[in-house]
Amino acid sequence: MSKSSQVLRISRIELQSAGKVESAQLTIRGSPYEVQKQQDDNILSAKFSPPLEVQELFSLSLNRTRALCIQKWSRKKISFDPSEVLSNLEDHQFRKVQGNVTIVLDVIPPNQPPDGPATRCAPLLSHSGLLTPSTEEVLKQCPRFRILVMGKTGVGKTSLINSAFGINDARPEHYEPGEANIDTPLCSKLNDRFVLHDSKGFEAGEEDNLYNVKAFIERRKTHGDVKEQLHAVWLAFQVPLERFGQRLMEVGMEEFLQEKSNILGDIPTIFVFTKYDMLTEDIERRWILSRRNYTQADVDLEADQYLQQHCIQPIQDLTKQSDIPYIAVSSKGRYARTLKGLTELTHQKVSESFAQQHGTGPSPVPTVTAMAQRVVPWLNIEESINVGKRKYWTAVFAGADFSGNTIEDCIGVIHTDIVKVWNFYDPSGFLLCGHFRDFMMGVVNTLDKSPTKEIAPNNAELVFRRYGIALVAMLPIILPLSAGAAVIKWARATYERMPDVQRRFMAYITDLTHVLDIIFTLTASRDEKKLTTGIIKTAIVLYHMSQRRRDVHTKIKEFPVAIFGGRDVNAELESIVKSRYTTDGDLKERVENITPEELEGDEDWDPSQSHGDKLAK
Ligand SMILES: Nc1nc2c(ncn2[C@@H]2O[C@H](COP(=O)(O)OP(=O)(O)O)[C@@H](O)[C@H]2O)c(=O)[nH]1
Ligand SMILES: [Mg+2]
Repeated sequence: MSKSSQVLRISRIELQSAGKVESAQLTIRGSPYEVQKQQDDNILSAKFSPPLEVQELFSLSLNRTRALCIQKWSRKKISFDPSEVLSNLEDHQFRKVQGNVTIVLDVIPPNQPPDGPATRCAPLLSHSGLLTPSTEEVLKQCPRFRILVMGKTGVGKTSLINSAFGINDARPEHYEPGEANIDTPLCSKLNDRFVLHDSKGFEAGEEDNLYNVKAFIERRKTHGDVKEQLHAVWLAFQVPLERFGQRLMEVGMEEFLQEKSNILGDIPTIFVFTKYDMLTEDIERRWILSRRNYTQADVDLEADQYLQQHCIQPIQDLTKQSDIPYIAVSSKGRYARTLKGLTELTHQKVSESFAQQHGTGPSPVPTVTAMAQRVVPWLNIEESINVGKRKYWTAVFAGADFSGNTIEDCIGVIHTDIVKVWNFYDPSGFLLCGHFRDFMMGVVNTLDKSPTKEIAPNNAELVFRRYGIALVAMLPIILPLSAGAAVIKWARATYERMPDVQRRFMAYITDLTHVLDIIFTLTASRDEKKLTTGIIKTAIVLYHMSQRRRDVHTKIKEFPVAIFGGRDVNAELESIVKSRYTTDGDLKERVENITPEELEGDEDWDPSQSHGDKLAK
């Protein structure tokens, strides 16, 4: 059957980061279908049940508002070819990036009954090949981590948010729509997973704001839908320097705190004392002037006592609560650990508050909290393990009855789940594309090889030096792009060689997690968070060449056959995934020393296009 004769069946359309797009219209054979804005998130979507069936070109019109133009509205029409859509599906989705809008079509695969039970009840492993990633269910329940940040203008709220959620270059135009106000949810194009409510507190002349804030929190608190609730609150106060006559808070905030337990109830709330660097510097300045000898530990202790007396005690008195979660932070680079502390504390409090939900299993909120933050890779690892354990790990290791193709499908959804939990800014979808999956499969397949036969890292380095070849160009040389065939090969080795198949699942999950962890480090310190193939290839090459990869593979190969199919296998996998790439000192150093120049160039995945030719000569 040729592709063009196939019918494309669309069950849903979504426009992400829709920003200034006000509305959209899908036109199929002259019939219009409206794509509507969803409540308060900047997402437009429409569901089609039964699905829309298309065989010929169809189009989507975007209606935008253009604030700075004389003509307020602009209309843009984008055409789609059903056969192009069908041949570029990833996990039953087709993505197209158009300027700053990503269009996602959910497609029912051609071999699937249009509205069969498989699409509705999402079976664990279906023989028809349709598996649903667990993250899809999580995100359906709660697509964004919703946080309220309160504090006077200038205390450093925006700086904190930018660093915690990896939107370092966020300028006002990244926010939609415009003015900050507690009722206006703010989203960033650079991070789909969080939504911010920003409230400036209760400055003079804004006393009636207390009423608005209370009403807002009450509405969110009593909302029945978990995605509309507030998942965390940061109450931000700049550490007051007493000798400059600074005050911790204004009168309105005092009133708010007196009623805190009534107003906020069980919403995880963290007291954040900002600009901690100014406090420690002030202490040091005084001590230098008085010629006192001191260590860093003395400064920390003094600062702690100061915080206790001038920040924590007054808040305990106002709230009548002795156990308040708090942290002192600074947005300055050398205090990065404080930002990590805030992120971990937030995740911990959210996890305590949102553990189980009635009837539907674990709450999606801790997972989406980990996805949203871009500071603590450890949280992504932990939550990807939790997501894995929801369904697929158990299925794979319990020796579920899956035949041939579903092993591929299963690896496919595990890949999607892990990538989604890491939530990189990847508008081109590189991490979900077939090339990346193939390269990862290439890494996993070295499980078979004897380590001595591979290119030793030292040789590889000689190669770079002699030919002046960038690390990114190494990838096609060391790993075949045709690894897809290898998946099928080992997927065929079903039941009787079960431990082998399970070992490969273990290696896939571990290798992918390590590569993503390296990508995290490569992007964390950069302002430009957008993933490029250069960054991804460098991470694969570094990991592939490393002793860490050899050790992981050796460990997996040495697991006794007896653990497979048993209960210990999940625990073993968890422990191996949790031990980070940074345990390999050499690899850690290499990753940290990569320069921005080394990540550039060679934007093609295809080996024949790359410098590989040069090496061959
Ligand atoms: N010293 C110091 N200055 C900061 C810190 N965080 C933010 N600032 C500065 O404080 C000012 C206000 O920051 P901003 O994040 O816009 O505060 P917001 O009004 O609460 O959103 C800016 O000039 C920041 O550069 C910090 O941790 N230490
Ligand atoms: Mg601000």
